[in-house]
Amino acid sequence: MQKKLTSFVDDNEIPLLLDFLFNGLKPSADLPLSLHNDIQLAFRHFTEAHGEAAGGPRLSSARRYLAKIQEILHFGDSLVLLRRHRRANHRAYRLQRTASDVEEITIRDFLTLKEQLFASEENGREPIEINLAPFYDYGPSLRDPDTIGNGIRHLNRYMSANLSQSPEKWNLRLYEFLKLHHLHGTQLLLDGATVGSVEELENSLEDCVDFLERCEDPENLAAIGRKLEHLGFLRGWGDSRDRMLETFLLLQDLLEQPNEVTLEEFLSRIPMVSKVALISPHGWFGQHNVLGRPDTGGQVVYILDQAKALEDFLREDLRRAGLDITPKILILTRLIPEHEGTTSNLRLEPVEQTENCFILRVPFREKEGRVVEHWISRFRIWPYLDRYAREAEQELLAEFGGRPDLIVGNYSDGNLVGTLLSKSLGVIQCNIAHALEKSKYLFSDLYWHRFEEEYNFSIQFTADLIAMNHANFIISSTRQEITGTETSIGQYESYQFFTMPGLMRVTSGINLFHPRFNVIPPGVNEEIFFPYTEKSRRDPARGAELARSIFEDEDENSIGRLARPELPPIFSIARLDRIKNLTGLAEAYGRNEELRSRANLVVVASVLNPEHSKDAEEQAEIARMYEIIERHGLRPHMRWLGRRLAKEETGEIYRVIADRGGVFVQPALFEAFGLTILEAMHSGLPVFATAFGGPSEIIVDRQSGFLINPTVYEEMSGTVADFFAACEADPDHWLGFSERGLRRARENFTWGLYCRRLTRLTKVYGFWKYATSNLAKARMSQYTHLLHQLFYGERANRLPGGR
Ligand code: UDP
Ligand code: LCN
Repeated sequence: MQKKLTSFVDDNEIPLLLDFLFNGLKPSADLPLSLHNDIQLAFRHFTEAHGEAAGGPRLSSARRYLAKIQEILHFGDSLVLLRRHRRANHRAYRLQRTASDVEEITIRDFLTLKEQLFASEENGREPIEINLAPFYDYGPSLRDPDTIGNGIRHLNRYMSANLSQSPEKWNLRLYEFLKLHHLHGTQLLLDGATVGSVEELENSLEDCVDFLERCEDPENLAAIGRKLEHLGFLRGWGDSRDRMLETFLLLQDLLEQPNEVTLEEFLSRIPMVSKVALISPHGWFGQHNVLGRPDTGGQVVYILDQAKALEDFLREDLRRAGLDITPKILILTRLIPEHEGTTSNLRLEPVEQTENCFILRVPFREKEGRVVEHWISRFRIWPYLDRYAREAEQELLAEFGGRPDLIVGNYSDGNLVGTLLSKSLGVIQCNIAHALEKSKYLFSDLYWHRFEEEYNFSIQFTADLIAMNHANFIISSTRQEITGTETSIGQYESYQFFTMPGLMRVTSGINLFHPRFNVIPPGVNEEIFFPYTEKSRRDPARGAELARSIFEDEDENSIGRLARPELPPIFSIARLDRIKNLTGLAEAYGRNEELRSRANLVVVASVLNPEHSKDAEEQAEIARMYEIIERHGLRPHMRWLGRRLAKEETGEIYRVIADRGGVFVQPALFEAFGLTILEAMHSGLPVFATAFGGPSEIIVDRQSGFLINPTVYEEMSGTVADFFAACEADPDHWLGFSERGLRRARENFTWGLYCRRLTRLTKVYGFWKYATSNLAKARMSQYTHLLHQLFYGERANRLPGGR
């Protein structure tokens, strides 16, 4: 379809826009493609050269137009532009040098042209084409991209509209759902033998409400129970007369005048969840001595805290339903016989501070059955997962004494195993990505063959496609994880369409408008991360020990001896991955003399001896850190602790830094969420965090912390230096940021809030799963099965451990 350029850009700006696009924007010879940032930068130079600021031609509509161009493919006399006109919405156009019309082309054509541009000997084959769009021609779909991330609301609306428009059909489903409801093998809620139809349910409900309202002995729950049973209502409606009455009234409302609020409220009271499986196969999963190892970071912290908080929440949820059931949570991971001082070789490990949560470990096996002894990088575990899922299923069934009520996958491997378990057991599946690799590495799809040897992205991205299209619901920690920001693409959004030339062309990989996406940010363990001001809860000995190791003697685990320990510390803690950019922070600090005179730098990361690291990327970062320290003469200004801190020490270290008027800096080049930022905020430590990724939804810039650009060193260090200067001028400046950060963390980021929402999602999506079994979903399942067998399995089996 032809479109006039004037429908995007003012008439008088078109000649200059064309001049910019065809002459000003110069791709490099081996990369005939410009990305959003390149385009913006080049346009800035172009307008400067044309003297826009000095009264030359104004190019405001061209600037607006270009701000939405995500990619440009250069074909000499023609260009192909990918325009992201809103979040999650892209259109592609072809533009000729001589024409002032643009031709809209399909996304499929866009991908095909891109493949032509990047054709090479390695990827000359025709790729297989993946298109999942037809499977989404059913059910509810969001329209407004700004509502993506609150799928539950849309789903409630959709289902309550159905209840009100087709009451015969939907009331029957609700009735059957209640009638079939079991937990731990016990029939709950409704006795189908006594209440045989929707009409009978309505009649019994009336009698029941009448009885409860007039009940003279509301404390006598045994007598109430007998009467309710006589009316056909079994256990599970509430733990008191009032609670039961509320629940029955909600059901009455729902049958008579349904709306989204009543539906969610009613479903949230149904005791549906008591056994939960949290799946995280790869890596070292344990409670001590695992953080900071390759592949093992925030995900482990997240899952352990989630399990603890969920147990508390479910216990209370079941109690309020009137049931005496102890919830059980199993964290399924890999058993690694060569455990290197961790507990990774134990089959079953109780989770500390819980009653009934365990880590269940199942080994990977070689094809002939031998257990794999050693740790394997998360990029190489793919050939083991099918068998692992089958064996883990048996172990889960045995430990739970039946099926779980919810399966939660974590990261690509956990989500794939979660999918296999959910398919096999018919249990509702939730996915949590933590961080998708695809957008972490520039051109991980286009240049997939360059990454393949080390990362095997072709397998991982297929696993992601399978799992994200099968999940009943997906939790993300931020909204931008799904749909990005105005200027950057979301992690899930990057799966909408992409090409891996010569391998696969994905024209529709995920439907972001499906209501499965929900944003629920995590919290922190508030037993460990609490404000520095709560002195009575702190362990003085631990604090003194940490202070000594930072501000006093140098030992074999640390580098640097602070010449002026009285200065406030700038603190950071992370694995020494390149993307965490701790070396960038050291470089920025080293270059800024003023900052060095105002504050010290304290970094907790990795090990000091590169030979003690197994990870090539980490070794390179260690070497770089030394180089920066020596080049800038940082030893008197910086302390680098090269060891992992135990959780309790991590909690206290933020407070020790806060005691001294310090700050926390998280300088990652990209961070999916960033638990350390939240930990610092909960401790009352002012935070500076990367503007790239999730932190921009944790922090309100210059209010509850600062967002920094970690790639512009002067800007990053300047923001921190300005802060310390402001603190010197106004002693309350530090306190203001400390208090506002703490308030924001407590009001928005807690596990209590998280568990309430996760449990509601499970119930609402659980009902939906039950109420809408349809053909399209079954076909989707068959299609992803094919993908799994023919594509994923085929490629995975070529890796060590495969066929
Ligand atoms: N952590 C720790 N000790 C260390 C290093 C890290 O306890 O020596 C913890 C840190 O407190 C945080 C987690 O590891 O809870 C890192 O999570 P984050 O989300 O910040 O990053 P990830 O490692 O997942 O990329
Ligand atoms: C993985 C990451 O990269 C972090 O940004 C998250 O905070 C962590 O997982 C927990 O979800």
